[in-house]
Amino acid sequence: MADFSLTHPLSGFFAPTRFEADVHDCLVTGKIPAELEGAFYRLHGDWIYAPKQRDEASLSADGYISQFRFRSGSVDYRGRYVRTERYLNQVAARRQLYGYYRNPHTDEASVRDLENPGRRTSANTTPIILAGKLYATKEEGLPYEIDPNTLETRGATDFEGDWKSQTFTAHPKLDPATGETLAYGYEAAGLASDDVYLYAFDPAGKITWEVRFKVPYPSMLHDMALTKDHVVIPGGGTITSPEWLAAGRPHWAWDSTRPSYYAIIPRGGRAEDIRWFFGDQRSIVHTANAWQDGDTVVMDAPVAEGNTWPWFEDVHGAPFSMNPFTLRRLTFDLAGDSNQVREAILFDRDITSFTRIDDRWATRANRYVYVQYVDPSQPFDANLPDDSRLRPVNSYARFDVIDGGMKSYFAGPHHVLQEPTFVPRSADAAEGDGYLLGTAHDLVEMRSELVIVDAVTMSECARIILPFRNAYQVHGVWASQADLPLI
Ligand code: V55
Ligand code: FE
Repeated sequence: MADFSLTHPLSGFFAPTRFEADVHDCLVTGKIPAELEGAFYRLHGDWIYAPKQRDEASLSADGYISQFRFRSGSVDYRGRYVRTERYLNQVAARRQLYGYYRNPHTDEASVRDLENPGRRTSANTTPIILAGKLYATKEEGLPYEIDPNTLETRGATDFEGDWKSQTFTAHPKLDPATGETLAYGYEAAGLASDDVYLYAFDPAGKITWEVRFKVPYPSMLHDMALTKDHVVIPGGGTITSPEWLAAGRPHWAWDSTRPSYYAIIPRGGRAEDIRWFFGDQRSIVHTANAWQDGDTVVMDAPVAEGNTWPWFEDVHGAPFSMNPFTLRRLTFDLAGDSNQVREAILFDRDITSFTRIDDRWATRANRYVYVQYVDPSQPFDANLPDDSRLRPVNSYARFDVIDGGMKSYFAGPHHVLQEPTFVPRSADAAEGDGYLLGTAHDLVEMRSELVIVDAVTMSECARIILPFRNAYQVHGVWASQADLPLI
């Protein structure tokens, strides 16, 4: 097995922070654009107690939500742990009680629940906004509702009993044309089950459609994409089973002989109407966007040709080595006889699995894709162990998928960037006319900074300086007064 101590250090910049904070009127360099009125929320993984196993996935760390509240050119910060059942149990016991990533067999008996593994969710992946409410989500359990102003945890929800899956994706999608939100849960009927339940929510947050279906084999279904008429869910490569879990390992293993698979589900349709497509071994974590082009469904996403998860061991014994992601275009021909996906590389440059667009362009052909990536030509002068898995993600890029152009922003010689979130300059601004917001961790000053980048020129507007480290952020979301009742 690999030495995981470097990907998951309990010392150094990404050590647990274990405190909550309010910062009034943060220090700012540059000038905050006047259009930014609202709140930027981020969800982090921050171990309240160190994991029991040294090779545990950092994906299990306890959920912590932070808010940068923008008012008239100044910013206040707030950060709170999500009061999950998992967090509260650990705080009461004053120690770690939980075992491996998404494997309740490895939990202490006092908290072990094999029938409803969603109870052990750390709610650490995406802050989402659904019908005027804020939730902390993770694909292993139900979402926790969060007060958008105080960041207090209001509790886990099953949407008044209408949500029947034990789990809820970290990546629901809002259709900007209709105001509908599509969301699914996988392993919906229990640990290692092959069941997916997919739902539509109307703009008021009421569930209006459910379809249940089974996948070719249980696999991580982390993200989805939406077209006007379809939901696209990619999967494959990662595998699990009741026997594998009972043996006491992290939830997933990697099987290089398994095909990638893709469900093309007609919105509002029945399980029989789903079209399945297949391809070679792939790792797809996030999607950029999807749309329809005649009888073809098109989806852009970062795609890797093998395992990208250091913690998920290869069932055939291959040692882990990171397979790079490149931005690719996948096409699914609904009119033809073939069930094979077609794939083309859009940008032949290593990126991370994180990718965002101007979300107002979801479901239709977009021009710009935003990524975080490693630019090896830029200087780096922080003292990190010489390990390729720790190459600093130092840059954002704006890819133009129409003319092939690329514009970059470099955050600094000792900075690690987290996912960029696009915020339009105004509700009716052109595609890409706005700002990118994202955290830069300064490894020398040992503090986290929120960078605001002009998304047209890819130059820096401002930086909001926190006087401390933030734990590793997963995803972020921008909210204006129209999205959440901000006070
Ligand atoms: C991801 C993150 C997760 C997880 C599964 O980035 C996939 C992908 C932070 O938790 O549980
Ligand atoms: Fe994600």
